[in-house]
This record gives sequence, C-alpha cells and structure tokens, in this order.
Amino acid sequence: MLNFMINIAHKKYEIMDFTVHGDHNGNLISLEQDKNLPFTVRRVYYIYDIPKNIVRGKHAHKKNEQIIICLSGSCDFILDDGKTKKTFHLNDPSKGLYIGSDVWREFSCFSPDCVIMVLASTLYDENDYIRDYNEFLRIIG
Ligand code: T46
Repeated sequence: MLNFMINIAHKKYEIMDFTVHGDHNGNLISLEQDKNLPFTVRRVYYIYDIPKNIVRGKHAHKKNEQIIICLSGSCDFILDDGKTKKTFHLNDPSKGLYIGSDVWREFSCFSPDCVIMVLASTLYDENDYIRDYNEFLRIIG
C-alpha cells in the first residue's frame, strides 16, 4: 500500500479506492498517515450547500496536492493538465480523487445533498493559486 501511495504522488491525478470496513452496522473508512495517504495532510476543508448551476474551481495549484472525497451526493470534476481534459463523476465516499500540482480543475453538477471533503498537503495560501488559464498554460510550458 505504501509503494502505491508513493507512486500516486508522482501522478497528475488518480482515483483512489479506500478499504471499507463494513457490515450490517454500516461502513467505516479510515485514512491514516503513512498508510493510505500519499502526502502529509496539513489542512482539511469541506464544501456543501452548493447551488446546482455553479461552477467552482477554475484554478490550478503550484505546489498543493489534494484528495477530494464526495461524502454525500454527487458532482463532476473536470481535470486539465494543459493537454487533455478528463471528467470524474464523484458519487462514492469510498473513493478519493487525488489531484497533484499543476492541474487545472473545475467542478460542477452538484446534487442538492453534495458534501465534498478535501484533504490538502499545504496550508491555505492564495499565492499557491494559478487563477488565470493562460498563465497556467505558460507555467506548465
Ligand atoms: C480546490 C477546490 C476543490 C479559505 O479561507 N481557506 C481555504 O482553505 C480554502 C480552500 C478557501 N478559503 C477561502 C478563499 C475564498 O474566499 O474560501 C473562499 C472560497 O475558496 P475558493 O473560491 O478557492 O473555493 P473553490 O471551491 O473554488 O476551490 C476550493 C479550493 O480553493 C481549491 O484548492 O481545489 O476547492
């Protein structure tokens, strides 16, 4: 598992499958440092009550890596590495979407019950954001 986690940190994005401890009492997922997380988590935030037709994101990060987990409901993430765009439909709390640095993201199509939790490798820093798409293309070369 640790080798997989080291490898994932070199990828631009990847769906992670978490182990579910489930039985007739329900399900539990544990995310543990150095076990099934590819980076040290410095920040956790969550997003909810999102109007249906809103598009969020529209930026990339210079350093920050993240794992996106849709805890409830569903939404779509469109990831763009400057060459190709890929859409991920998130609707399963047992999966995480790893996003490395230098990936443009937009997310939308929120169900009314959508709750997104994000694990981040850095503290919040507006200087880490690339919010202009042309600048993003220039930076990634
Ligand atoms: C990302 C997607 C998935 C803070 O004060 N602290 C924080 O940790 C964050 C993430 C945001 N903010 C403030 C900054 C803005 O005034 O919250 C406001 C909304 O942030 P933003 O417009 O960046 O939110 P999203 O949903 O477009 O993007 C966020 C993350 O910023 C971003 O890194 O990948 O969620």
